[in-house]
Amino acid sequence: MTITFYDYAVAPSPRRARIVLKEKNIAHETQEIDLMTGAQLSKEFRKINPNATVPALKLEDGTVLFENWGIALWAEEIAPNPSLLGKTATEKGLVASWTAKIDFHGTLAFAEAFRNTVPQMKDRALPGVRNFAQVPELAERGFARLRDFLGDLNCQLENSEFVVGDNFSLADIWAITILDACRWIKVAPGEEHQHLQDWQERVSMRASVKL
Ligand SMILES: N[C@@H](CCC(=O)N[C@@H](CS)C(=O)NCC(=O)O)C(=O)O
Repeated sequence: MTITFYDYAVAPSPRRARIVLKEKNIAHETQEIDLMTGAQLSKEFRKINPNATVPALKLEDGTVLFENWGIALWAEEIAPNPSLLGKTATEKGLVASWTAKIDFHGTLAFAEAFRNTVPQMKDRALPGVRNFAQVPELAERGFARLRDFLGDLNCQLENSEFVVGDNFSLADIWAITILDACRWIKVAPGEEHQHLQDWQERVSMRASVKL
């Protein structure tokens, strides 16, 4: 049995797992789940991932990993090089800290802004099997939080090549996928975010990250 990666090419979350798999050169086949037609909610896909979200990764023994964090931990264990979670104890701690911070202040802020504004997400303000109505106030808060997020990330990148020191890590993957998705809602680093802009250009040239 081969490893099957359930993807949706344009969405930011499965892109994270896709970058991890590419960086680590892990062989797999890909199955596209078209979120625009609601394929994630089909009976067939919910048998694979009852959470009705992508990414999902079916391993050779049939186990399904259904969260990016889980996929990244598994990948680091089976293919340690290149390391994406940090090599030393301190690096590991910093990569986990930054990735969690980016998730909370970046991913969630983006989701608040995006899912509560676009008409296609009407009554789909949260992913998953249950429907939730859009809340305009949450979108407003999301946009405000994103502005702070860009500023924080710009400061962090003032003195380092990557989010955590000299090595490309999971924290960079989390950040670039959100930053690129932010274009959909017309949020982008401004001239006051020069370090962030330089980093975005640098990281976007990696083979695994290229769109
Ligand atoms: N916590 C999940 C989040 C996955 C997620 O929210 N994926 C979105 C695509 S970016 C999804 O599947 N959305 C389905 C929907 O909106 O119904 C992870 O990062 O692994």
